Amino acid sequence: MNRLYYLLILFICGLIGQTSAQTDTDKDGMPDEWEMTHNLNPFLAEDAWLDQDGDFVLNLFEYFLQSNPGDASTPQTIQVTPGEDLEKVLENAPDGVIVRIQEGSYPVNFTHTNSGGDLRLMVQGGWNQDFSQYDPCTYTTQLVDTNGFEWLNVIANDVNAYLMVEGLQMQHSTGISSGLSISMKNGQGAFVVNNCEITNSVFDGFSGAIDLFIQANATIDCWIVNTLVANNVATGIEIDASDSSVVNAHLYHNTVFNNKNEGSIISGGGLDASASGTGILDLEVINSIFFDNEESDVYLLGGSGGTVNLDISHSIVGVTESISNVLIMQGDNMSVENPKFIDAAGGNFSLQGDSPAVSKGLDLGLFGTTPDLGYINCTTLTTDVHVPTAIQGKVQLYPNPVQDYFNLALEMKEANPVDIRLFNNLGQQIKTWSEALLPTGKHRLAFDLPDINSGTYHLQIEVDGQSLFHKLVVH
Ligand SMILES: [Ca+2]
Ligand SMILES: [Ca+2]
Ligand SMILES: [Ca+2]
Repeated sequence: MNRLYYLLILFICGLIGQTSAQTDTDKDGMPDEWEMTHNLNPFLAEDAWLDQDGDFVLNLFEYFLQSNPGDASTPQTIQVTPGEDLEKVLENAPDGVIVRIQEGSYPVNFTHTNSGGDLRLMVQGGWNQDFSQYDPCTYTTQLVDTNGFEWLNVIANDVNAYLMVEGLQMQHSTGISSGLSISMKNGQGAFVVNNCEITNSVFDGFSGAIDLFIQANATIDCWIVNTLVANNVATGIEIDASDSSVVNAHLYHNTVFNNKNEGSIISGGGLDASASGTGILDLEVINSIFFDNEESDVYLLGGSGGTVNLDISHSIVGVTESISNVLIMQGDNMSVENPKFIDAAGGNFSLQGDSPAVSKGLDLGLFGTTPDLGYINCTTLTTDVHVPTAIQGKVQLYPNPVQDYFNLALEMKEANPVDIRLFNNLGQQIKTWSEALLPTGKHRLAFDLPDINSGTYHLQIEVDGQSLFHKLVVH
């Protein structure tokens, strides 16, 4: 639909009073009016996960920060390097800022309370030493807890709060109460966790490694995307909606594995979702893996006037428990089979070639047309995990680093169509090339690169449903 037509609809809706400033037709979290103002598409949800101005802040995050998604000089950026006090930086961060963290290890135990009014904050790890490259796979930003409470915690009472967390790894902590959490009363907000890992940690009490506690007329949108929560003593993801609150939670491409109970922690080791007191929790789960958690992988609890609605498809869930006033809409491609990681205990969550999670995903515009389920980690993107059987030997990519073109040299064992896709480090598909039918024998193929920023990219070469990945450095 073109923009003129859309404007006409907006105009007609305006005339009959059917639209509001907050109408969000494609339900991507960005209201129609804001999308139109900034040349985004109010009928396409995928554009929330694109970065229109190439500043490594996705469009959805620009909306929550109230910055301009078409202007790379916004939002305002604060850069943090090792040795700096990250806690202090977060405490003093002005509204609408992105805090970028260079690779390294940072002790932090940060709680924001509502004393300063509304909060709009994004925290982004994974930057190199001169902040010229963003690549959480190569440049690891690790949070270490200091005195046993939590890593990043927002408490918002009677104010609005928008917290986005991206590219952070949290490991080997003991006895903290929660990892990434938001607690809200009487406000509106959003909570987004993207491309993070919480592993091998111990959490006490009733909190989750990722935790939402929403009460008293609060309304919040939540996205947990491409995140690994594994091998913890904790509930993996905990979401509570109570007292007339409304929570819309979207869980895409997460792996939540082997989170164990200890002592009296309530059941629901993987995902624990509950609603009470007329609270409504709408949960959408796509392309995710919940497996081998204790006592169950997904635990849903409605009742006391609360409702939990789960819409789940294209996922692996081992054990589901649901109690009282829970509605489950189960779509396609659901499995209870073991996802077959290469070495989950050793921290390698890449999939074995015969894993039931390979290529079973729905195209969300994030990781290609037939993505694997679960956390798409760096190992999967940079290692030849699934070598296409139709290809003889190795695929050579040259030159690498590249400037404006690259070559692929490969030998086909049997004639097949070949699809080649270019992804950036956020997992967004930049470009696709297709060879209708590549005959048996040796080939050298040349490809022109689109006009893209320098940095690290990933090339997917797919033959007959099987893929290999090459890292591509663009200068
Ligand atoms: Ca929208
Ligand atoms: Ca949109
Ligand atoms: Ca941007």
